Amino acid sequence: LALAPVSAPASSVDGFVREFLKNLNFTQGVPLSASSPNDRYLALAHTVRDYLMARWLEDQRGQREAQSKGVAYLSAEYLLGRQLDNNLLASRLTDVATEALAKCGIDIDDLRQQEVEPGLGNGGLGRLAACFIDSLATMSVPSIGYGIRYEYGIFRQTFVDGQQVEQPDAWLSLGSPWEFPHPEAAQTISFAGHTETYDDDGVERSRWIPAWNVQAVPYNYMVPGYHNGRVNTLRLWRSVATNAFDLRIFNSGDYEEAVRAQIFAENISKVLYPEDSTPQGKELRLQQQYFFVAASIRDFLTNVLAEDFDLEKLPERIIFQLNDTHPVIAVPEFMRVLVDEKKMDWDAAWAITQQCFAYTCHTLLPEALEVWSVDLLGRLLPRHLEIIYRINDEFLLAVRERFGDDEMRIRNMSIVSDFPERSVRMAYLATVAGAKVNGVAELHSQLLRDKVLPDFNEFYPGKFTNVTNGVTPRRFIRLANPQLADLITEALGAGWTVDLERLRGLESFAEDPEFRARFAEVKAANKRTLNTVLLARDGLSVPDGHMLDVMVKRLHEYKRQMLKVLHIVTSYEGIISGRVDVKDVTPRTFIFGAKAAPGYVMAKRIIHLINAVGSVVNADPRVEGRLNVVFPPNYNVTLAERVIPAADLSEQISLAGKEASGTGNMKFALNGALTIGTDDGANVEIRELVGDDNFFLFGMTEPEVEALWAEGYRPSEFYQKDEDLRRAIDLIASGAFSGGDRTTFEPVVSNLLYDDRFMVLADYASYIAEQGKVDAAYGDQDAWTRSAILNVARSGYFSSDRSMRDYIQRIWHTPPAY
Ligand code: 26Y
Repeated sequence: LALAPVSAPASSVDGFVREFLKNLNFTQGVPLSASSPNDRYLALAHTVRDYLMARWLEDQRGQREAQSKGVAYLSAEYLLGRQLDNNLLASRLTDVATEALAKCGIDIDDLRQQEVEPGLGNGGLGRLAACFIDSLATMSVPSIGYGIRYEYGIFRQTFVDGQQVEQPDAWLSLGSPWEFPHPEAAQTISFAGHTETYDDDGVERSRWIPAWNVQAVPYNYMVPGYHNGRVNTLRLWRSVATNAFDLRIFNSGDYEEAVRAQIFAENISKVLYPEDSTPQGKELRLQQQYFFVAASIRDFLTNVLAEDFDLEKLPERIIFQLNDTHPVIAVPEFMRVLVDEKKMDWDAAWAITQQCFAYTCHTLLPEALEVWSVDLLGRLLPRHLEIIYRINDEFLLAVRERFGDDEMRIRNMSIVSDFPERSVRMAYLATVAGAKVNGVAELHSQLLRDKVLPDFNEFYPGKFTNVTNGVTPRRFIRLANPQLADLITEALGAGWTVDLERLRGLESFAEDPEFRARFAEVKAANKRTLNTVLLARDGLSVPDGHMLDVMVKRLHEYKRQMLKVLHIVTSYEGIISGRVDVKDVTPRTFIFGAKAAPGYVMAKRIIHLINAVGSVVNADPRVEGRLNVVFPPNYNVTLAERVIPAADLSEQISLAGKEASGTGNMKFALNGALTIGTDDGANVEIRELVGDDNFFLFGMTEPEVEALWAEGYRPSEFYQKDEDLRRAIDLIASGAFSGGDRTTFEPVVSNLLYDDRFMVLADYASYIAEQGKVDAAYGDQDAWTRSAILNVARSGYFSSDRSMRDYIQRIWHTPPAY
C-alpha cells in the first residue's frame, strides 16, 4: 500500500460533499453545525488539495525520473494572490465545489472571502514570478520555484487622515492550508566566521569556518497547471533556530538568553522588505538572500540529482534563473560548493557556473541596482567575498586582454567598485556569470544593452537578449473577468485560455453591433461588481455612468502619480473658476491604488495629496458629482482582480525610459481598457499591437528626455509658460486641499518646481491635451467599445505562456514538456 500511488477522490458532487465534510470533521475537528466560516474555508481548501495530491506526487516522481533539464526560478518575491479559486479553476472543480457546498447550505463565495492572500512580494517583479510559475505548470515545463516563506508579507496599508499607516500582514494567523512544511528535510545554512587554507593531499584548498548557522525548513506549495493534470512545486524556505533551546542556559534559569538565539534565527524569514527600488544595504536583507539561495542550491544538488551524478553534466540538467539581483549571491555560493566542497578545479567549476545561471534585470534606475559593501560581505560571507574577488580578477584580466589597459574602462566594468565605498555590484556579477542577460520589454532590453551595460554588451556579444513580460490569462481573465471569459469562449471556443493569440479572432466581432453591446454590458456589470466590493470593503462607491480612469501600481515618483493629480486638479480648477461649464465635463471616477515604501517620504506625501484632493473634489457641490476620486487602501492582487476588469482607461504614464516593462498595462489591455500612456516599457509594444487608433499616446520619447536633460531642464519655465499648469500648482500651493494650510504640500510643490527629476511638468501639456482626446472618444460609446474589443483581440501576445516560450527558446533550452 505504501508504494501504491494515491488516487484522487471522486469528482462527483456527492464525492466532493463527502470529502468536504470529512475534512471539516477530521482536519478542523468540528461538525458542520458548529463550524465557523474560517473552518469551512480551511476544510474546502484541504478538500481541493486532496484532489490535486495524486497528480502532485506523480509529477514530483516524474520530474525526478525523467532526468531532463529543468528550470529553477530563484526569486525573493512571489506575489501569489488568493489560491482557492485558482486551484479550483486549474483542477476543473469550480462547478462541482459550488454545487457540493450549496448542498451543505454554504455559499462558496462567502468562503472565497475568507482567504487572506499571501502577499510575499512588493509589486511587478513578485507578481511576474507568480505568473511565470503558473505558465510553467500549464505548459508542463520541468521547473521549480524557490523563494522565502515570509511570516509577514507586504504591509497592510491603512489611511489615517489621508496618510499612509502600515500594519503588519499576519497572513498565516488563521491557518495556511496550502502549504506543506517539511521540518525533517531542513538544511543547515551557515554565516560569518573566517576562511583558511589547508593542504588536501598536496593541493592547497580553501575552506570556510562559519560562526553560526540556522535551519532552512522547506514549505512546499502546489502549483497546478490549467486543465493539464500537472502540479508543479513552489518551495519557500523558513528559517528556524538550530537548537531551539540551549539547555544549559535554560537550566541556569536564563530563559531570555535561551530564546534569544531562536528569535535571532527566525528573524531571517520574518518579514518581506517593503522597499521596491532603493536597496538599503541592510545586513538582514543579505542574510535573507543568501539563506534562500544556499538552501535552494543544496536542495537541488542533494534532492533532485542522483547521488553519483557527474557534476560536469550540470548544465544539461539545470538552469537557475535569477529574478533581478536579489538571488545573485547564488553565483559565488555555487562556486564555493563546487570548488570547496566537491573539490572541483576552479576553471571547470567556473565554466559550469557560467552555463547554469541566467539573469533578468527589471530596472533602469541606477539607484535600484543592488550593491553590497565589501565590509558587510566580508563579515557575513567571507569565503564568498574571496570567490567574488577571484571572479573579478580573472574577468578584468580578460577585459585587459581584449581592450588593452584602458583603465577607465576597467574601472567602469569592475565587479568591485571603489566609490563611494568599496562594494560589489551585483548586477555586474550576474552579467559576468550569466549565460544570458535579459531585459523585460523591447525598449528596456535595448536601453540595458546600450545605456546601462554597453561595455559588457561589447565584451559579450550575444549575451544580451529580451524577453517581454507577460501575465497569466487564467488569473487575470478567467478568474478576474468570468463574464468576459464566457463571452470570448462563446465567440471563439474554449482553447484561448492556453493559446492567447487566438484572441485575434475577436477582431471581426468588433464590427458586430450585437457583440459590442454584449461586451459593453460585461464592462458595465464589472463596474457594478466593483461598486459592491468597494462599498463593502471601504465604504466607497463608483457612481453609475462614470468613465473609470484607473492608476494602480506602487507609488513612485518615476511612475508619476503626480501627473494624474495635476490632471484632476486642472479639471477641478476649471469648474470652480467658472471657465469650464460643469455640464461639459465628462463624468469620471479616478481610482488609485498604491502603497509607498514606509521610508519613502515623498511618495507618502503624494498619497496624502491624492487623498486630500479627493476629499475636497468629492465634497464640492460645484462639481455636481462629475469628478470623483476613489483611493481604496491596501491595493493588492485580490483588489486588482476586481478593479482591472471594471476599468475604461488605464494610466501608464511613467517618464519614458524609466518603467522597465509594466505588467498592469497588459492586464488592462486584456480586459478591454484603453491605455493612455507614454512611449515606455511594454507600452511601446502594446501600442504597436493594438494600433495607434486604439491607444492614447502622449509625452516625450526617451531620446527627447535625454535631449532635454542635456540642454538643461528647468521645470519652473514650464510653470511660467503654461497657464493651466500654473493654476493647478497654485491651487495646491494655496492650501485649497489642506484646509488653507500652505505648508502641508509645500515640499511636493517645490519638488515639482525646482527639481522634478521625472519631468512631470515637461509632459503636463501633452498629457492634458491627450486627456481631452480621451473625453472626446468616450463620447462615442460604441466606437470606444470597438476600440476596447480590439485591445483584447490584439493583446494575446502578453500571455506569460508566450514569455515562457521565449525564455525556453532564447535562454533555457529546456525541453518544452515532460
Ligand atoms: C533591492 C530591493 C530594494 C528591491 C526589491 C524589489 C528592488 C526592486 C524590487 C522590485 C522591482 C520591481 O517590481 N520591478 C518591476 O518589475 C516588473 C516585472 O518585470 C516590471 O514590469 C516593472 O517595470 C518593474 O518596475
